[in-house]
Amino acid sequence: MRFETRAIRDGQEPDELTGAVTVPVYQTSTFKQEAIGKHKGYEYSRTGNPTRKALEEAVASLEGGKYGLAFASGMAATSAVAGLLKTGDHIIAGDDLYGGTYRLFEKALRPLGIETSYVDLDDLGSLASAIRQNTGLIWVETPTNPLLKVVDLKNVAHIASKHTITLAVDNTFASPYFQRPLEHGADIVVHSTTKYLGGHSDTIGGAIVTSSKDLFKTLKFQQNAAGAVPGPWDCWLVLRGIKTLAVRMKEHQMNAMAVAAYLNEHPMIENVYYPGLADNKYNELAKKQMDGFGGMLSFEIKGGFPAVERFVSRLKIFTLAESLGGVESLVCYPPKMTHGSIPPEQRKRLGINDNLIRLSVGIEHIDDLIEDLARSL
Ligand code: P1T
Repeated sequence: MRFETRAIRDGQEPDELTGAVTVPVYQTSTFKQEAIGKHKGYEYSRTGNPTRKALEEAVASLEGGKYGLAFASGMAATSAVAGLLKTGDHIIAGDDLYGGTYRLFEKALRPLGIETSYVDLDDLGSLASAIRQNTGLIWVETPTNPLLKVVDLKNVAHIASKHTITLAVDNTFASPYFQRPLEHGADIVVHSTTKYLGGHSDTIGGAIVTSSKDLFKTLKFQQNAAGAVPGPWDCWLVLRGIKTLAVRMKEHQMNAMAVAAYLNEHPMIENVYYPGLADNKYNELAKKQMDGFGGMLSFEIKGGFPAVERFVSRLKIFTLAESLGGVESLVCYPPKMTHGSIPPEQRKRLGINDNLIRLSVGIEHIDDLIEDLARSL
């Protein structure tokens, strides 16, 4: 079956008991046992819940993986992957990544003796030379948050497998509609389902997909042992979002492409970061690795921080808020919002400048979006 059909069917067959066409919300903490140890596959909802199972199967199918696991947030999913490591292990991460992931690596893992090196993944030589005896994980976002850099997954996977290092890819920005990292050699895919998979800015969630039985067993153990599971309602909301992922992503991309082209020509704008633009340095790679460019873009406005403040205060349709991937357009100021936990000197080194603005382009009418930007600029 094709993507659009799997998004609606996989994991979501009509309920066997009642015929309900939509997966029921199994709002229960526990399940009756007929006799000690004799049950219908469920004992306790932290360990397993039918609504969560439906979501786990659906996400696994969309990513082309064998196993899916759902979590209470994207960060809970990332923490579960970090749980594969032990004190003394080393992580290599792409240098442009969500501020919360950086915070987890630096403020939670480093004190436990798990060190992370950040490398510019444009330069695969620097990845190879960062590898140590104790490197246990390579962590990649692509496209990256907030600079929309695209990482060559095939080449990174080649290096990772040569050194038997697990490669985890955060696929939140692209969604499986536009990119499936397992096809390019990743071992693990991570999502903040809060974003495009949920799609309506109404729930927080995360997911992991892998085709490795060993990784799945360890991650499943981690999910149950640490217990950062989503409730059935939240699983249901993400499942509902997933049904329309394909139609939404097409609209997000169409609108983002038009907004990027508009901003690219605007005299108030210095740089537009969107891999869909023909003059973007990642355009060729994105076309090879992805089926589309997504709905996220960033740009730099002339006039520094005062211009940023003026611009965001004038917007009427783009809402100033963290997060992304919902149907509504959002604007974010990474240096003080999503990437505030990255030290200023490091932000500067990475190119997260004081005039950087990030847009999550929604699926409103494109003319309204362009008018909002035009008026505010
Ligand atoms: O917020 P949560 O569901 O825990 O997901 C964390 C996360 C993981 N990975 C990426 C690439 C992300 O962008 C995020 C969350 N990001 C935002 C809230 C944001 O506005 O960028």
